[in-house]
This record gives sequence, C-alpha cells and structure tokens, in this order.
Amino acid sequence: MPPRVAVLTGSKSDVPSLEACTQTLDQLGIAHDLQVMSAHRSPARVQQFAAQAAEQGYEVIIAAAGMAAHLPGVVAAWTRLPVIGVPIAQPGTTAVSGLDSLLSIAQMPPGVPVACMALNGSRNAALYAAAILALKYDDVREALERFRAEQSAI
Ligand code: RP5
Repeated sequence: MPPRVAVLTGSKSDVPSLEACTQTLDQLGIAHDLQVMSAHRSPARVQQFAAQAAEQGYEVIIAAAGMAAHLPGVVAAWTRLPVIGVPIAQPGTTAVSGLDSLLSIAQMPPGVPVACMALNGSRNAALYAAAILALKYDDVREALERFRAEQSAI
C-alpha cells in the first residue's frame, strides 16, 4: 500500500522523538514513511517534496522540528495537504525549553494553517492524522474507534 502519511523531521536527531508517532500509525494500520529534511539546511528538498506530495499520493503530512521549527510552516506553504506540526524539545538543545519550536509552529500567519501538537506530542500527531483519514477510509475509522475504546477501558 502506498504511504498515506508522510512523517518529516528536521534532523536525524529528532527521529527518536517520532517513535510514538510511527508506532501509533503502525498500530492503526496506516501506511507511512519517514524522511529527514530541513527547512534551513535542505530547503530545496523540502520545496520539491512538499510541492509534489499530493500527486505522490500522500494525504496528510506530519512535520516535526525543534528550535526555530519552520519545517511544518514551509511544507504547508508548498502544499494544500493538511500539515500537522510537532514541536520538538530535545534535552539540552534549546535554551528556552522548547518554547522556540512551540511558538514557531503555533504562530502561523493567517492563510497557511498548521495544526500544532504539544511539545514532543508525536503520538497525538498520528492520532490526528488518523482522524483526518477516518473521514474517508472505513479501515482507519474502525481502527481509530478500536483504539479509543481500548483507551477508555483502561
Ligand atoms: C532542528 O534543529 C531540528 O529539527 C532539531 O530538532 C534541531 C537540532 O538539530 P541537529 O543539530 O541535532 O541536527 O532543525
């Protein structure tokens, strides 16, 4: 099955913070792939990916980044697909405890929205992507309903 969700991240160093995201997508049976690209260090790659993402078959993009976290906003500028941003705060990498990445993602200007999750909230990014896909796909809706029922039973 071709990936429905692209999981992007600004650095290899962010990848451990995305394990909860990819595990949850796996748990829900949502095909996805993970790619590292940076709005600052590899801007041409970001543009190329985002501008072609819809025609490649992706339906939702999750973009995670830390510090001046411009990746989700730049991706959103190049695609009409819904973009879910995950601000990353790696221990010791940010002098302002992640407030930099949180505000960089939350404070998008009008016209180019990005859904902003909690700091390191990558599991919720997967669940939010699932909620979007559940509007269209019965298998995702059923998987999400099972997940919510199991969560309520605990
Ligand atoms: C951001 O800078 C990345 O998303 C990462 O969270 C942070 C540090 O990146 P590295 O210096 O570890 O590559 O762009």
